[in-house]
Amino acid sequence: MRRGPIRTTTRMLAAAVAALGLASCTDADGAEATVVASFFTLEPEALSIDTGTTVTFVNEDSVRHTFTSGAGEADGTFDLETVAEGDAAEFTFDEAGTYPYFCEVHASMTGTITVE
Ligand SMILES: [Cu+2]
Repeated sequence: MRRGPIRTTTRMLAAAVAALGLASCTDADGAEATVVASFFTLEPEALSIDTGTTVTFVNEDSVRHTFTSGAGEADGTFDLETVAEGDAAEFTFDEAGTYPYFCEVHASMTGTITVE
């Protein structure tokens, strides 16, 4: 039982560290944004978000769409698939940068996500 107080202190420290970590993280931790694929068009085609934002890609068409990072060729950052109307997939952008992406099924469907 002598270790009780020590444990409590450790736990409080951990909580404090966690709180500090969150505070010093980029502004948009936990933020959300949505891209909708509808009538073979991405809306919005160009999306700007803060780092830490989770983007949900929603398929409103009755066909399969992918949301594949890269400019015409998959670059491996993310490769999401939705197979039917109402399907959605999400990805959290933790690093700043410009992320072009496209649908592997429909080459005309291209978009860009800018993470700042
Ligand atoms: Cu598609």
